Amino acid sequence: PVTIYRKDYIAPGFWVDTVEMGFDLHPQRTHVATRITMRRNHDSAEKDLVLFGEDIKLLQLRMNGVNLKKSAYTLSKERLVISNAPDQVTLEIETAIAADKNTTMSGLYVSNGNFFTQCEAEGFRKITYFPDRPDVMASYTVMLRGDKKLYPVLLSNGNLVEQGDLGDGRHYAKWEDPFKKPSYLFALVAGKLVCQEEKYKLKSGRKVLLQVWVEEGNLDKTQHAMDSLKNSIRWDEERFGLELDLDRFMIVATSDFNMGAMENKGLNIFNTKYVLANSRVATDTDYAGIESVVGHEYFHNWTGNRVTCRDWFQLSLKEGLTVFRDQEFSGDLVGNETGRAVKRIEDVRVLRQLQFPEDAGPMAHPVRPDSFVEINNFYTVTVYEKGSEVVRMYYTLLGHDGFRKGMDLYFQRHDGQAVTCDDFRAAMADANGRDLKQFERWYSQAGTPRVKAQANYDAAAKTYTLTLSQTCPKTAGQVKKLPFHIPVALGLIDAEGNDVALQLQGDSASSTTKVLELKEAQQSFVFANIDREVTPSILRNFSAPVILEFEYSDEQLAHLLAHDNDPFCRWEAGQRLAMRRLLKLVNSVQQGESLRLDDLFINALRKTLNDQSLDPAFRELVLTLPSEIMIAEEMAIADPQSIHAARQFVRATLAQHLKADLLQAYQDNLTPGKYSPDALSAGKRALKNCALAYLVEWPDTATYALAHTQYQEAENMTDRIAALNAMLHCSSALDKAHSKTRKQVLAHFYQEFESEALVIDKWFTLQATAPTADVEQVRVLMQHKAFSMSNPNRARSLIFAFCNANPARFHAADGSGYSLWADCVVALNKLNPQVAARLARSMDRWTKYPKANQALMKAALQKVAATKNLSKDVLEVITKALA
Ligand code: B3K
Ligand code: ZN
Repeated sequence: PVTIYRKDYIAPGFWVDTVEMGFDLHPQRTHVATRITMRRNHDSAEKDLVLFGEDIKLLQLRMNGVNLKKSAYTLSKERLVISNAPDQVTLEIETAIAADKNTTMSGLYVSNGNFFTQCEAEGFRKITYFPDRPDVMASYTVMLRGDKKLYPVLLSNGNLVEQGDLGDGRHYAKWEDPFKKPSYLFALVAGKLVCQEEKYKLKSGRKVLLQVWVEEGNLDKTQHAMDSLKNSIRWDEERFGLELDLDRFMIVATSDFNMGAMENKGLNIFNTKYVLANSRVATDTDYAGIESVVGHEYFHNWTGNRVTCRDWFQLSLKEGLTVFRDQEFSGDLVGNETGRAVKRIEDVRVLRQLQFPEDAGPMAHPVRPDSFVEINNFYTVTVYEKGSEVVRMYYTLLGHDGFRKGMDLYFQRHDGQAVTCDDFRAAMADANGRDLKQFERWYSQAGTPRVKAQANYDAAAKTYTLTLSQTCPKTAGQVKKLPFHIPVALGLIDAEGNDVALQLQGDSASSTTKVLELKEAQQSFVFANIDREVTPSILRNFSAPVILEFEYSDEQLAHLLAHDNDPFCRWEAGQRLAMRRLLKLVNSVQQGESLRLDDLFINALRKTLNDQSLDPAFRELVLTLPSEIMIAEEMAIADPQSIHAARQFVRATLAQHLKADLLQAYQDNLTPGKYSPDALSAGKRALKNCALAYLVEWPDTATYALAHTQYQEAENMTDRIAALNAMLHCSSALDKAHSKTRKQVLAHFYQEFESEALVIDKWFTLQATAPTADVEQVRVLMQHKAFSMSNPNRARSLIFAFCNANPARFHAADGSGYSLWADCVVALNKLNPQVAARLARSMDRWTKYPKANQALMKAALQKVAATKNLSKDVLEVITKALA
């Protein structure tokens, strides 16, 4: 396979001004006629006219009105190249597409009888031959024709300018997008769909039409998506002064989708998972997910669509920035400081759970990668989540207003352009008169930096010295790393738990949180007038995506957990206390020693659990132990079964000691009455259900019955699934005694929700992630009539859930989990390379496991590598894992 390098970028040989397309929709053979006007880019080194195409049949090719002879162009598997083209060109291209055979869900495909497109990153070339690259921006006019009965709804980007009857049972719709866009933002949807719609008044007074399109029968699940869209529109006006630029904005849901959603101009296409919700079928987490993804896609309209990427190496320019924006949106929407902090902690958890391992594994890459084989493999947590952390660091360094100035300048300079991460950084720097040269390393160097802190208090001189040093581990292709520009937000807390005023020596400014700028390999910061002993609260609000090392005593951590004014560091103190114990206990499990948990820890958690002054949502976060994956990352050699045993021991022991407190928390946080997904109610449910999950860990018929009753009487999916989860996932569930009840509730749940695909996904996941699940059971579930490998959501709900979220079982000593993995990667590879390559990544960390596992994992990787007709998606992932 060919590797593409960022350094090889050259501007396109031809620009495109207009694109007119006519589609005659037919599942087996959609006919596409495209007229493109192009003009030579005299500044480019590329002299040929280069078009990309993939898996399509070329029927006709005319240039400036004449049919092109075969000798006038070269057609290969992926390209159509015309040499000696004149400076002004009108191309007319006719292609044919078998959309019904397209199982890749990229390009034009059929789902449930309806047509959808997915063009990012390189799907447009599966529709017509085109300079399918993001720096080619053009105006599009699209004519859709199709059977009236089968495709009553015909949608594309922009505004509907004409529609009518064609006789012979067919009709048409013509769409015009008033904004220039790259081809990856093109979309069409055709089929039997219904919509919830609303006229919405923008701040400026202009009225726009908002629509949420779904399959018939789902209109009772669109309100939350519509509300989220309106909230997004308002938020972008208020926070960034950005207005919706179209008269119409559409969201369409499909159950067959490779990822979450897609920001096509004016016609966002979504996975049903991020649209459909009502209290019967969706959980609080689902509601929050919908809000953030609807926001994310909407925010792309400015950060991604109006200003787009010059090339795919710049992907984080739009993704990191848009994730930052959606995170801020969700945080702002809660409307209070703790709510914001809870959201922040959740986001950091995702980063640590998914991105830190990526940064330490074979697929590690910079936020702005230098090369790729298949760009779809680089829609990663590094580009998205670490990219968002990088944007957040500008925000931390420049402040709220400084960041806004940078954003304003960015749009002022680049509206309508395709630009780079450097352009964004320049806007931030120039708008604030700051030198952000060194900051560039966050884009170019991979790996998670480690920051080590050491403190020294001089009581006589009343100075407190914090010495920070940084290192970054080597990653694939990058051995030596240079120091990063790291904002380290710091607070100092006294014995009473109060923040101390911070004043750097020689600086008159004073505040309780100070953002230190670490730019050297090692730097010392001296604070003056510190007249008492303090505990440092370092990396407040997680001010940089780094691993912080500081030798806290248990007492200091308990003090921070009880008092830190920064909710992130307060939570973090609890996590550190827990991690320390978990790692020791894993070792004890391995040595066959007896296990015990100390009072300091139990009491610290008890205190938090019972602290009524704290938000329930925050208390739930503190009560949640670091995940098995996070524990594994802290170990030189991961041992999934011992990790599971140690973590379960801590859960059971806490359940035993905190039983009365947990029962009280359960009672205190009931949310009777009409369901509402607001943050306070969701937080109460989270704490209550966390308490329930703990309670059932300590063998006790009464608490198991409590879970069973909650399952039966639940009035919303959050409580229902939480009860089911508690029953199926607790260690005492391993007891034979409950197995009949478990079978019953599972069967009942299936019957009750058989017609709700998204709920059946949950049903599969619950079973795949249960401690009782084994490979045999997963294989049996794969034979279930509701299972399908070709539906990405369903494949994820069972296979991905088992491989990624049930480490103790996936890593079974006999290697059966790895065989299952290999079989599924190979099966998916034939259907859907993008989804297959995601599953392939479950083996990323294979060198972290004990030798015996490593051998089995390597064999499984090699087996996949030896498979014929491997897509370049899977091949890239497997090759890098084995490198
Ligand atoms: N931009 C799309 C992702 C496209 C993925 C292509 N493999 C969704 C998003 O980030 O909003
Ligand atoms: Zn995005």
